[in-house]
Amino acid sequence: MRLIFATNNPHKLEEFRVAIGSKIEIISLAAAGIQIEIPEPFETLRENAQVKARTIHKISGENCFSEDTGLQVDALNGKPGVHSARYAGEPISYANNTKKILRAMAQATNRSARFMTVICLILDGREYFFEGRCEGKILYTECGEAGFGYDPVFQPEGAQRSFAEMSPEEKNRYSHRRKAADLLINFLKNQTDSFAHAQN
Ligand code: ITT
Repeated sequence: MRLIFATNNPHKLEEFRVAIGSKIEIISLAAAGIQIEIPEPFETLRENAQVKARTIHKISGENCFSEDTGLQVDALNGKPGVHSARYAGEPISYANNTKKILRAMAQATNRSARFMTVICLILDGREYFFEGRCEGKILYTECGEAGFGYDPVFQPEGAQRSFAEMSPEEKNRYSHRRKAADLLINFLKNQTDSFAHAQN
């Protein structure tokens, strides 16, 4: 099966490919010949994921999926949440976002936070949603160089180091994105199994 991944974020693409392996062929927007800044105008991850998938489906006519992710920090009343990409404003800067979180959290004793991912799949014209969540905490300083976004300041529950100190495989053991990807894969597997049954 072939699916276009409606994202301009190469890190997400890599993490999905690690999570999904060769079970599904994931086509990047570049490989699909699509160059577009996809809008994310809404106040929920679900609506933003939906508009990204719809935009690419409209252009390509192909099966595709998107995802929207947010970091919810309890001491910041759930911020930056759906605004995670532009938390420190434009132009988007992972470094500035991370610094802003550390500043905002300087006095906070409650460090609990979570990443939430919503995937929107468009398969044969129908829409399906899958969610993944990763509980953890915001560290006091940046640790590690790997990954992207808030990875240097986020330590998942059950781990002793930040996402940015992990390989993609190790991050995927804990990650919101992998959990949502698992649900997507299971769903697709059930679809193809029932398709195979219908053919027999
Ligand atoms: P697309 O919309 O093109 O998929 P994006 O980077 O804009 O890519 P989001 O709107 O989902 O994606 O961005 C949410 C932001 O949250 C992202 O820019 C990162 O700063 C952060 N983020 C998302 N997933 C993350 C992860 O696994 N680790 C650390 N930070 C992450």
